[in-house]
Amino acid sequence: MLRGSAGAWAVLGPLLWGCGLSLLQGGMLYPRESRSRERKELDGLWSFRADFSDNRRQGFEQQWYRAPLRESGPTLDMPVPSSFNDVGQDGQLRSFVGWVWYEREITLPQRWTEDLGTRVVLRIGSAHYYAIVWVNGVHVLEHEGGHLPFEADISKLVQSGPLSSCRITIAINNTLSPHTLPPGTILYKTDPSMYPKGYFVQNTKFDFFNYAGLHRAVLLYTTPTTYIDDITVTTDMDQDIGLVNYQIIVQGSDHFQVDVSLLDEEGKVMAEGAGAEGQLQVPSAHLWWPYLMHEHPAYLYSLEVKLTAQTAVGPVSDFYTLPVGIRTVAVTESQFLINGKPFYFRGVNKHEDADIRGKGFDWPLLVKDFNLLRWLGANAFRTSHYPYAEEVLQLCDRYGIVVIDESPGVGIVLAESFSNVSLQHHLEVMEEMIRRDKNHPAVVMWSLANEPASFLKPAGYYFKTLIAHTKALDPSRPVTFVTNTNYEADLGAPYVDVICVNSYYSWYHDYGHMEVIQLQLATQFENWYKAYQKPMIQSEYGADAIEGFHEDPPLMFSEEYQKGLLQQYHVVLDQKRQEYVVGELIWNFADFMTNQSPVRMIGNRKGIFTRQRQPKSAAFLLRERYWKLANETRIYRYGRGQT
Ligand code: GCB
Repeated sequence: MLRGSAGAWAVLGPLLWGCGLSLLQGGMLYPRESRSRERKELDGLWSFRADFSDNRRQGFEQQWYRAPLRESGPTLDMPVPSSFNDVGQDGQLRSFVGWVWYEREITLPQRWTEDLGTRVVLRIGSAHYYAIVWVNGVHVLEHEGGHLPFEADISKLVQSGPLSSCRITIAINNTLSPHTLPPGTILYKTDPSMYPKGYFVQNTKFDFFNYAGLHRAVLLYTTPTTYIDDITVTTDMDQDIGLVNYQIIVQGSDHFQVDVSLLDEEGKVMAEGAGAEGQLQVPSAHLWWPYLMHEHPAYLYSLEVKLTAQTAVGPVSDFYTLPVGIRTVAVTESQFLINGKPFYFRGVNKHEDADIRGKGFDWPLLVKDFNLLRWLGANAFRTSHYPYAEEVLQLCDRYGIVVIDESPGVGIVLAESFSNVSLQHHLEVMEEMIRRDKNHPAVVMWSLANEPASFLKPAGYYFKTLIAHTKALDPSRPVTFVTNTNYEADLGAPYVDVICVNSYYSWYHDYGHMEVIQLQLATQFENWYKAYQKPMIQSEYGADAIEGFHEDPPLMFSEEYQKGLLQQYHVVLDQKRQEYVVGELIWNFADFMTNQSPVRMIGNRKGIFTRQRQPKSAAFLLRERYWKLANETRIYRYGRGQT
């Protein structure tokens, strides 16, 4: 959420729920180069300091943003993008809670600082959790929320004098409160016989390490001063004609012309249009199909948008190209349909998590993960438990990996976290998330939360409101949240389109008794379906396994136990997928870091791959299963050698 809009929200928010309007200012198009746009990435080493002062406010009291950071004390070299936690040798920094300061000095191209027809934008892909940004010591923006981008037009600051350099300072606070997403609490330990004065810890109700820092790209990009601010595309089919509805928002001038062309993968123009809003028709359209469902999955057209405007400084043009996949999504009582065909989610839950870099974006890791997903024959994943980097979704679009896009609503279990303050923030987060991700064909469903205490009384109103607002913002996609509440007690379930249930039979209870899984799982599905008649997804199931631990007969934590547990689930999934179960997502794709605890052995080990992405036995089991399922649901035959 960009600070500044909060007041308006409080007054107008309730009036706008349900009418599809967003109060966010401006679009959040992914910064792409074009004939009219340049980008300059600020990846690399930044100066860094954690504020270890007792109240963590020394940086503000001494105004560290006013002069280069090195002038107010010692600094560390900090890579961006990366979490700051695991790159150093300092245990205190690893578990630091409070403000950290990042700074980078850069030289700008002369044209950017002199051409008043150029708009220079500073964009931060993700700063966990609360961020304040200064440019050359001037406060430019604040943002709450660690997983979505935010940006500011800094043209005036960089074009105001002879300066060609620019100093960017970003203060980031990773403290979580009952009203943040995800929520957390600070616990002060006041017994002087046990803790030093002022001692506190951050408590969270989610099962992953609260990595922090600048996790994704920080970059500068340019547009003309009259520019394409946002594009919204929805698609449909009429017989074999693909329908591409578009809406384009322009900023900077009221006198402009917009032209659009839709190009196929060979670069041939398939349809053209004029005006900021319209519909393009593509005869014999190539549909966007999920991986392994079609011989040419993930077909992407390119929507080329050209803006021309008359401005005080003369005629201006802006160009932006958006990949577009033509596909439809629908839900019946027992099916999830993509392009009118039943779709079965065979996939994984992931985390943005790796050695050393924590949640920092990393191309080699990303490409490896997509290679593993395709090796598995998976066709889907859930962005558990927060929105992932935009580049992740771009690869999903390109490879046909279907996404359940989840908000950071994980660990909403305190009554306070269902208050109106929390709800309002959650509504805003959904706006930011939909604004960013709405045009990805791979995204087929929004997930609002993971395992909230949806049995608490305020949960009914909370989810009713949140789901209505999400649907109003995007009527084209189904909405869910992931539950582990009993079917009779869940107050949010009446409002979702698909029931997503997590269960850990013979892991968190009935330990070691895999023989009860089939009965318990069948009961789970039958109860839910009887109550709601909605399609269901087994959105989590799994067991920890330490790679290289072998026990036969299987014992918990061995590779054999993990495999055996999955096999028991698969027996029931195979029965129920003939009826109304539309998907299975293993917990988890890879091992990941958590808080230290006696029940976590250097993190959560439920990955079917290790944290270094090496397969455990369960990975081979799933691979066999997913390819078999793929062969059953493929709607066109593959050529030789493609499977
Ligand atoms: C869950 C949570 C997930 C945990 C997992 C586990 O239900 O959704 O975040 O990591 O269980 O392994 O306990």
